[in-house]
Amino acid sequence: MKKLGLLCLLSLIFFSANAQDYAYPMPEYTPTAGNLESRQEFQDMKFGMFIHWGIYSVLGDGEWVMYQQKIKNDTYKKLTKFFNPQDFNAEEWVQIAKSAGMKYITITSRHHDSFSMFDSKATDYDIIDATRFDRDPLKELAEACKKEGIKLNFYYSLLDWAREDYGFGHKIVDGKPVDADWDKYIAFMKAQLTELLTNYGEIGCIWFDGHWERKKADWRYNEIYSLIHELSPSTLIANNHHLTPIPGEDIQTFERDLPGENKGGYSKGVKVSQLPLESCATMAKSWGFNLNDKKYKSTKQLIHFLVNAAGKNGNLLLNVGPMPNGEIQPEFVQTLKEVGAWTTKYGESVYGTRGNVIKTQKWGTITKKDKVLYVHILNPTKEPYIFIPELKEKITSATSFDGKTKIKFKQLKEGTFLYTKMDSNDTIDTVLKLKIK
Ligand code: H79
Repeated sequence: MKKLGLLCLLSLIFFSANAQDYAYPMPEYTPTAGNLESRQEFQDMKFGMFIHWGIYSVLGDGEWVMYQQKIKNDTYKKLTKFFNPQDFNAEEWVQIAKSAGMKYITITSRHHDSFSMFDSKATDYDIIDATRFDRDPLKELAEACKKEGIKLNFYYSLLDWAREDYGFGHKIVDGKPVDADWDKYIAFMKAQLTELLTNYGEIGCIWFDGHWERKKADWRYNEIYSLIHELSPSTLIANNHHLTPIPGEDIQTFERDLPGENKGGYSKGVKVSQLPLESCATMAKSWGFNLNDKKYKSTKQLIHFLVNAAGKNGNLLLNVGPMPNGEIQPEFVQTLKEVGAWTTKYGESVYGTRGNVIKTQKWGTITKKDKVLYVHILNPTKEPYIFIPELKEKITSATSFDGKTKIKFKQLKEGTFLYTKMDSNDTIDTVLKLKIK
C-alpha cells in the first residue's frame, strides 16, 4: 500500500512536470514500422552536418544579428538585395560533409528572421521571389544529397521575428498572441511544411526550433505533427524545445550539450528519453556565418564530442555557417578534412554502434556493436591501465584497434582492468577492441 502511494505520488509529480511543460493537446501517435526503421537508421548514422544559412550571412554577425542589433524588419529586408551567393555549389557542400564522415545534412529552411531559403508559394519573402539569385538551394542540395547517398533534413523555425500574424513580443493570452493572427500563422507553417515534404524528395527529419520563445502558446502540435506524420510517416520529428520530448516526436535534441548534461545552459531539468538522441554543436561560437568568430574548436575537441555523444547513445550534428558567397569558410573545411581522416580510420567504432554501456569515465567511454565493445581512451591515464566499472558483458579477448596487439585484461566482479600502453602525447583517441560473449 505504502509502495502504491509512493508510485502514485511519483507519477503525479512526473505527470504534472510534463503537463507544465506543454499544456495543449498532443497528437495521438503510434509510430509506423517505417518510422521505427528510420529511427534505427538515424541512430546508425551518428554524424551529421548542420547548416545555418540565410540572408543574415551578408552581415557576418551570426544568425541572431537582426535581434541583437535591433534591426527593424523593413531595414533587415534590404539584405535580400545583397544576397546573391554565386559560389554556392551543393555538390561541393555534400562532398565536404561526406568526406568528414557525415551521413546526413540538416539545413535551415527558414530561421527566426522569417526568410525562407526555398521556393515557397506561401510567402514572397523567399529566395526565389525576393533575391536575384533565382535558384532554390534546397532543391540543389536535395539533388546532390540524393546522388551521394546523404540524408537531407530540414530545420524549421517556429519563432518568427517579422510576420504580423506571429506578433513577436505580443502578450500570450489563452495560448495565442494578442493583436496577431495565430490561426493564420499556424496555417502558414502547415503550408510551408507541406511544401518541404512534397517538393524535395524524401526528407529524413523536420527539426523545429524556437518553441522556448513562447512557452505558454498553443503551438497546435496535434495538427502540425499529425500533418507531417500523415504526409510522410518515415520522416522523423525533432523539436529543440529544451524539454523532455512530448508525444509525436521521434528524436530528442540537446543544444550545445551531450545527452544528460547541461554545460550549454539549455538543458536544465531535461530528462533523457528513450528516443534517438542528437547533440548539436558549433565549430566556433556562432551558428550563422560570423566574420569575427575565431573561437574555433580543435579537431580533437570535435572528435571527442562525436565519440562522447556515441558513448551516451547519441548523434552529433555539427554546424557550419556558410558565407554570403555560398562557400563554407576554409577554416571549417580544413578541420572537417582532419575529422574525416579520423572517421575514415576509426569509423567502425562509431557508425552503427550504441552507447550507454558504461557511464562516461575520466579516461573516456565505450561504444558497442554486435559482439564488440570499442573502448575509447580519450584522456590517457597516468597508470599503465584503465579501469572499466560495471561491465555486464563477459570479455573473451582484448586487442588494439587493428587487432594486431593483444592486450592483457583482468575481469573482476567490480570491474575490468585493461593493461594498455597509452600515448599521452597527442593521441586523439586510443581505440581498443573487446570481443564479448
Ligand atoms: O539555430 C540555432 C540558434 O539560432 C538557436 N538554436 C540553434 C540550433 C538558438 N540558440 N540559442 N537560442 C536559440 C536561445 C537564445 C539565446 C540568446 Fe542570445 C541569448 C538570445 C539572446 C541571448 C545567443 C546569444 C544568441 C544571441 C546571443
